[in-house]
Amino acid sequence: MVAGPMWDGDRWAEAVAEFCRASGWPLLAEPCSQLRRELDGVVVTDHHDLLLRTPWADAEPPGAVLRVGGAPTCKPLRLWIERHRPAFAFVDPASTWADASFSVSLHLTIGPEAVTEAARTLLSPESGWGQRWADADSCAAAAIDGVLDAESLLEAGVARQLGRSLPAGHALYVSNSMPVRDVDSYLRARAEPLTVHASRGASGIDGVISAATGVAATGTPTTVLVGDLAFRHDLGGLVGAFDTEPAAHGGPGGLDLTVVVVDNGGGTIFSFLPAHGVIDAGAFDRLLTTPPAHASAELASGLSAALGFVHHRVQSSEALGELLAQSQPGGGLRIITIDVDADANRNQHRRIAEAVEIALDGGEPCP
Ligand SMILES: Cc1ncc(C[n+]2csc(CCOP(=O)(O)OP(=O)(O)O)c2C)c(N)n1
Repeated sequence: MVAGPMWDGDRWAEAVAEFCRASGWPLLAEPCSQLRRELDGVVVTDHHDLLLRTPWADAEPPGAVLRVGGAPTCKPLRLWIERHRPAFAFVDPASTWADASFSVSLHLTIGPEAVTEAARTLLSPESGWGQRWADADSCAAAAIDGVLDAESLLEAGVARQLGRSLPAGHALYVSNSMPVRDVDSYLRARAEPLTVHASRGASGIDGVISAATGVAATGTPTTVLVGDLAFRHDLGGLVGAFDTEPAAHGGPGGLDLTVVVVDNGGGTIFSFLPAHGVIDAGAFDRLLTTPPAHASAELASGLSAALGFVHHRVQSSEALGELLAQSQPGGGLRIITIDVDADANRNQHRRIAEAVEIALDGGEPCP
């Protein structure tokens, strides 16, 4: 069972859970589906993005897929489905036909009630497959923690910490491009409610702070995770958040908006592309990475001094966790900047993927 981005994912939670319980299928839900959460009796995978990069996944091919929500962010998931071509039903009541790789074999314009009815009348549980996914997912989690707990704070650790520390009822807005991917790879299902938003579709890095301000203006304490370029792109949005009338937006205490900036020196998403390391490094940086001349922390501290909001520069998971947990209704605008070395970060992503593959291969004992 696959759940892609859905702002109204809550509406589908019961039907999806019932379907998974009746079938024994695992739920591969990205955080923006609102279904990466603890659901009674359901195997909700946290780390399918990493599991699906390993040979283990091709030894456990899907026989059938049911998808709700938009096109999944997870590229290994799309490639796995394309490789195995399972029977693939897409529940798409708004007829979006969001299936760029033409993998869907059955298009269903039905709502959650029909999914629940199908679960009750058509299914009998498969034995074993869901449990093997649950075991593999715990194995991946242990391998990931083994790397992250031993090393300094980089992007994967930030994504994991957001899931651990944001208070119940919070909203998280994730920017393109690495933030939404890191959150998909490392934020774990939790019991406390967390709404996760992203600007998918055209996947713009523009207007992200403004969009998150819109969420916060509904009265929901909100944290937005942005890269350094997306941060620069919407500094005007920051002033907009600062300017927002307390009485008019966000309830009597005003907005509660935390902007977490991961500063990895430009658009490092591009350094994960095959062209990185092949074309001249100087040209690559000039044309693609476009590293800014000033650190985000410099910008943030200048703006906070000028406008009077709070800026923290953090370097550890513990410090980040404490700040995230302190978010309060009416807490105002604050910025947290985290400096990340892009090479160390790329290296860590590679080592995490290797650690997961080794763990699944039986090289390391799983918990
Ligand atoms: C408005 C807009 N301009 C350009 C792009 C192309 N683009 C995609 S990701 C990216 C880099 C983003 O850099 P940053 O915000 O620092 O995040 P990171 O790559 O480090 O995750 C760019 C320029 C885009 N998606 N949207």
